[in-house]
Amino acid sequence: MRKIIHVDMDCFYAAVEIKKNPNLKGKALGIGGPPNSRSVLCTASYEARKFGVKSAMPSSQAVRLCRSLILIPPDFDAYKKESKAVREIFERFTDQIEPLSLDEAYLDVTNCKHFGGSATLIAQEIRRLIQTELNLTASAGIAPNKFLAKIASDWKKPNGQFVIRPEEIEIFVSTLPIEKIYGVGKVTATKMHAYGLSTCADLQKHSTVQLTQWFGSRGEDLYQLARGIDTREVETRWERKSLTVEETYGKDIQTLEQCLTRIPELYADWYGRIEKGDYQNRIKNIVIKLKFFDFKSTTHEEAINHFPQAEDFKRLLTKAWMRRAKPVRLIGLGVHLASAQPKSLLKSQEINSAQLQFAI
Ligand code: TTP
Ligand code: MG
Repeated sequence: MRKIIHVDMDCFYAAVEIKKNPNLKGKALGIGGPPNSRSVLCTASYEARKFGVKSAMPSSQAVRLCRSLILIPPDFDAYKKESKAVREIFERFTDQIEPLSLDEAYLDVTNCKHFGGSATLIAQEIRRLIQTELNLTASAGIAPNKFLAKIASDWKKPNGQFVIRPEEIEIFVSTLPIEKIYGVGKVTATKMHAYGLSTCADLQKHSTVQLTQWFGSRGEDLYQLARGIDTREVETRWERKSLTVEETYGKDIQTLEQCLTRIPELYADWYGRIEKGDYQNRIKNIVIKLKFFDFKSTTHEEAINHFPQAEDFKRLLTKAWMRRAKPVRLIGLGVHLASAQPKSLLKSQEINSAQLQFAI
């Protein structure tokens, strides 16, 4: 049985801004561009959230909801610096760390000897160190796998932690809404509701064969996740190379025009993820994938030197569709990403490790 901790900073960007300027404490804050721009909020303080202000909301809408909202432009250098300091605290406990974004990470503490190996106490200590050394707060989830640990970290937010013990998994997942399963976005959730699936207990009533019929290659995963089973490892050297979203449609889409009308929804889904992951500056190529009625698929990829807009994907889709001009059952869109590690850095790391080996 593994011991996984998911740590998620509270109101991260807003908390860092308050740390920079303590006068902002207790105020309704939004991190984002001005309301007369087309900017959306990165996040909002809890005071602002009481007014319904939240991440990804246009600044213009946010100020309408909360007249006293103070808008602050994001300062990514400051967030990166704090994120690095948080990571240094994690490293005192384990080297099995998988960062998901600047503000969250999975830690595998199965073999960690601190506190007699108690993941609960390790999480508590990590949070205490983040608070005393960095003047920021974090929440943590502790569970036997990544899926459950991530859900658990949300349970006692802010500044809290929640443990799911192996014997509690069954009860915990039974009432869990399907929206909490990773990878279940709005589109899949709507589909699930149409099949009468609202909770993991509902999913549990169906076989893998049935789930595969409904949800394609995700069927097997969904069968496991509905039972709280997730075998994914904490990936310490993981680096995202692409970010794509796709949708299989219940009925084949007959014409190019109809395919094009599906782009805005897919684009919105993709946009949310690219922003959350802070990948904007690594976009190299844009990609469209089409699967036709007869399951034959085609992809079209192009280099891009600006942030992709829905129009770019529409242009690509048109090219890909023209190849066959047949009904479509799946549309995917996304991007390929450049490495986050500058080449020069990789090189110097290689030299260092070579020197180290020589020294040993
Ligand atoms: P979250 O952990 O989702 O949010 P949060 O840390 O602000 O608040 P919570 O206490 O609920 O965890 O995201 C972390 C940071 O990522 C957030 O501070 C800003 C950024 N972010 C965006 O830029 N865009 C988004 O749509 C989201 C959700 C987050
Ligand atoms: Mg957070």
